[in-house]
Amino acid sequence: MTDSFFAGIKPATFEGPNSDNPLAFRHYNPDEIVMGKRMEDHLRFAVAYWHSFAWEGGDPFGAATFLRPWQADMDMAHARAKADAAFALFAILGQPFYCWHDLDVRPEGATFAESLRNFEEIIEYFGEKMAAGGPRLLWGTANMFSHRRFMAGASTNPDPDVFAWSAATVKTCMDATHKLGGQNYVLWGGREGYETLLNTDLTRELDHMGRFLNMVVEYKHKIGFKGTILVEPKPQEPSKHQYDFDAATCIGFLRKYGLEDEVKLNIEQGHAILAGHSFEHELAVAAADGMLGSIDMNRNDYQSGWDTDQFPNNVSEVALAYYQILKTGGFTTGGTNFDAKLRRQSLDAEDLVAAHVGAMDVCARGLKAAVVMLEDGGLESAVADRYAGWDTPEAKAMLDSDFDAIFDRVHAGEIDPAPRSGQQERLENYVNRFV
Ligand code: XUL
Ligand code: CO
Repeated sequence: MTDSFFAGIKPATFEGPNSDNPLAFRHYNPDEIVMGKRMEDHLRFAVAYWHSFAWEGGDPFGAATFLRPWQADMDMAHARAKADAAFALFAILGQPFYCWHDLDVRPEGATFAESLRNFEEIIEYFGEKMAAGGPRLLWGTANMFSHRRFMAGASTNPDPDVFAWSAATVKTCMDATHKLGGQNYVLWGGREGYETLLNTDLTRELDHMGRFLNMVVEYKHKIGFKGTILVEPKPQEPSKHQYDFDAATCIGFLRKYGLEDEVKLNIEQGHAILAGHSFEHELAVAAADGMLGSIDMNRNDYQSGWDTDQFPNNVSEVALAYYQILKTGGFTTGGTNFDAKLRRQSLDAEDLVAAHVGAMDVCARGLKAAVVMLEDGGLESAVADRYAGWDTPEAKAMLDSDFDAIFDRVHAGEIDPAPRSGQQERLENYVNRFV
């Protein structure tokens, strides 16, 4: 059914910056050593099953445009054909990881048990393909936002039956992730939020979500899953207000429910933009609390205000993101998942390959620029210099003193602040030397 979809497309290889082959890497060279590590092991790329194989190219004004052969029906034969197509793309790209939601990979059954049978069959099939040289699983997750049962949320649903369904669903997705040796398990709170406070008990919903996430962690330990549990912040869309608004909100939530040592964050570029932040801001906030786990790499349209999930195409933005990641020592279980989709007019198999190849190259360029900036040390020394006043014994002692002691020094005329330039333009120029 899909054998011919990628026919004639050869595996993408590194051909160097002067190559004019549109399906070759010009910057991503998996074996190249940067900062003591293979580039592939720094970036840890993953392809997202949902955008590349499940999404049909519809938008709010028009139906499917892609009409992929495996999208002609929703049965197990087509689910297997979808898997064949996915692993064919993986073989072309050679990326080390992939990610899925349960709903991306299996047809929905008439009952929970039937959906689970479908899911387990496909997971078995994935296992065979992974053992035969396919990529590893970066993370699995549950789609608890598409089916109408989840229209008022999953763990935050006012109906306890939906909470139960969600718990049972996440259990099966964690089991499958564990079985495939997944490196992480992700929870993005699709509709964990609300449309209007007129019908919403916000306090109760947050408590339910906190208890649910504790159950996830309890289950992780029960089954011996060694991967990292990740929560993915997003401020709105599909809900008007989402509880996991941004990194800072999630960190507060994790602390409130005693999960700060158990759960980290999966930071997505487009979600950062939707929250009114930059990607590097969100990464820095997560890193400041030791909670930077993994990233969803994409790009939002800066004019539309929607979560457009485009493939990354801006080296300077990506460089600043990897700069934050490298400063924390790089990924451990995390990686760079392309939570990105084609535009709905990009119909061809080549479009899907080129989108990933180009994105991998943009990330490789960003990573290399970040490495050179770190090794050069210009930003770090500028920051160290800016805070150098705090290295004096008087400044350090001040933090252990109190208002009265500080007042006495200021009042006696010992202290007289002298404003200094923040040098932002000079530092922006400095960054532009590397990207
Ligand atoms: C939605 C989104 C999801 C999560 C996984 O905006 O980013 O694809 O990454 O559920
Ligand atoms: Co995402």
